[in-house]
Amino acid sequence: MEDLEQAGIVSREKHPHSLQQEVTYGTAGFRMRAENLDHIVYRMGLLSVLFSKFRSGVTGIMITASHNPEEDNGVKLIDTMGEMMPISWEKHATDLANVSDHQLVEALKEIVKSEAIDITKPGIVSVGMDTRISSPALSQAAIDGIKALNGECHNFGLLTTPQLHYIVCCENTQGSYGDPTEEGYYNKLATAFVKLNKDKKCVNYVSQLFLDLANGVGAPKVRELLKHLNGSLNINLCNDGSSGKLNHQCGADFVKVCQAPPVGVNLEPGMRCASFDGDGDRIVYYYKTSEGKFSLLDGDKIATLFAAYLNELVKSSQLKLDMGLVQTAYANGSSTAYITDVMKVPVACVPTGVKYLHHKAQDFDIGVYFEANGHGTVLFSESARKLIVNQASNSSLDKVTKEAADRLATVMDLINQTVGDAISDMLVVETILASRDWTCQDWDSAYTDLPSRQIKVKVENRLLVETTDAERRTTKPPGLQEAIDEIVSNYKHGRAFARPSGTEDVVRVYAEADTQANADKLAYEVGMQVYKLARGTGELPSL
Ligand code: G16
Repeated sequence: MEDLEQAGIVSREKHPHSLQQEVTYGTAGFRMRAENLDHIVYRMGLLSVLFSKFRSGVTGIMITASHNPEEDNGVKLIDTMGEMMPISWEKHATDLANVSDHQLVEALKEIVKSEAIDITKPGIVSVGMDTRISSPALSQAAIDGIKALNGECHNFGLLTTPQLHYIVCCENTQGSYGDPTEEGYYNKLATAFVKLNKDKKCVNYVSQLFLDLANGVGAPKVRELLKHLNGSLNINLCNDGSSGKLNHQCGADFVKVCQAPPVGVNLEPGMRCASFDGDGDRIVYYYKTSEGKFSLLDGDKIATLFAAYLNELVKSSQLKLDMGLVQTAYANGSSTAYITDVMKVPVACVPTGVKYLHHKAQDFDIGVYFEANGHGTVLFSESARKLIVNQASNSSLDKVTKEAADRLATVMDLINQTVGDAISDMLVVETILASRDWTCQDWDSAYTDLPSRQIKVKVENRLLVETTDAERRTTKPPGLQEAIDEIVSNYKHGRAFARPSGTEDVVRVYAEADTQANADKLAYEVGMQVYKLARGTGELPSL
C-alpha cells in the first residue's frame, strides 16, 4: 500500500486536480481541451498499472483525441489482448478522474479492494501518443502515474492508436500474434500484402492511391510502411503534416460529415482517394464519378466489400464458418438492406463505440464490424483461425481449394484484429480491389446509399439526452422521441435519431431520406427539436 500513498504525494505535488467540471469516460476514453487533462492522464497511468496487475498482463495507454481539433487531447485505455478496456472498468476511470487530490489514495484502495487486486504482482503499461503539440507532456503525465505505482513503462513514443493496440496484444501473446514492435507491425502487414498482390494483372485497378493523412500521426507511419512494401502500392501522401493543421478541413471525419473532399486533394474522375483520421484508426474512401459527382465509400461500403470477399474465400476453401456483420445506428439503411437481403449475412446493431462493436463481433466465427465513419475490422474466432490455418496447410486438397485457403489465411494476417486500423484496412481494400480488378465505381455499384446528413447541436448539458434501442430512440428529454417520430413520418424513406456524443460536447443528429434535400431538411428539423427540448445554447442548428 506504500505505492498508493506515494501516488497520492506525486499527484498533489506534480499533477494536482485543477478542474471544476465533472468528467466521464466517454465513447473512447476522456477527451477535452488539452490544458485540462494533466491530472486525468496521470491518474489513468495509475489505473493502467492496477488494471495490468488485475489482468496479469501488459495494458496500454494512448494519448490522442483522434478526430477532435488540434486543441483537444485525450486518453484511451487498452486491455491485454489489444481491445478497449472493459466497460466494467470505466466506472473506476470516471471515479478516479473526479476525486480530489486528498481522496485519491482512498479511491485507489477502493479499486484494489473491489477488484481483489494482488498489488504485489507486476504492473506493466505500454504508452503511445499522436502528433499533437500537447501529447509529449501528457504522455509524461501518464508515465509519471505508471512510475508512481512502481509500474514498468514501455514507452513507444509516436504511434497510431491501432499500432499500440497491436503491440499490446503481441506483448501478451508471446509473439504468436506478431513481434511487439513498430517494425514487427510493418513486417507482418507488408509480408501479407506483398504475398497477396504479387501476381496481380489488372486492367481497371490502378495501383495509385491518393491518401489524405489529416496532418496526423498516420503520415510518418505510412511513410515507414511504404519502405516495407517494395513498391507494391503507390501512395501520394496529402495533408502529411508538413503545413496544414491537424484534422482541419481534412481527415476521415471531415470527409464523412461534409461529404466533400479534403483540402489538398484535387479530386478528378479516375482518382481513388482515401482519408485517415488524426490517430489512424479510421478510413473512408471516395472518388469522383464520370458525371463529376463526389461519391463516398464509407465504413458501410468497406464492411460489405470485406464481408463479400471473405465469404467467397471461405466457400472456395470448403470451410463452414458463420459470418456476421455489426453496425451502429449510423449505418446507411441501404447498406443494412443489402447485407440482409442480398448478401444474406446476419446484421446486428449496437451503440456507437468500438467497444460495443468489437464485443458483438466476437459472437461469430468471422465477425465483420464497421461504423459508418470508417472505424472497423474483422475478428476471427480462435476455432475459425485454426480451421483456416489447417486448411491452408492441407496438402491433400485440390489446387483451387488450397489456394483459396492460403489466401484466406494471408488476408487474416493482413487484418489488425485488435481494433479498427486505417493502415491495415487500406491494405485489405487495395488487395480486394486488385484481386477483383475493380475501380471505385465498380465497388460502389453494389448498392446506392440513401442520401444522409449529420449535424451537431450545442446544448447546455448533452447528457440530458438519453437513448435506448442501440441509440435509435431517445427516452429523455420528455417529448423528444414523439417529436422526432412525427417529423420523420413526413419523409419518404425517412429515418432520424439524436444521441449525445461521447467525444465532443454536442448532441449529434443523423437523418436519411429519399433525396439529399429531404435528408438535409429532416436533419435540420430534428436538430431544431433537440435544440428546443434539450436546452440548446448558442447558435441554432444549421446544415
Ligand atoms: C471514437 C470512437 C468511435 C466513435 C467516435 C465518435 O472515434 O472510437 O467508435 O464512432 O469516437 O463518437 P461520438 O459520436 O460518441 O463522439 P475516434 O476515431 O474519434 O477515436
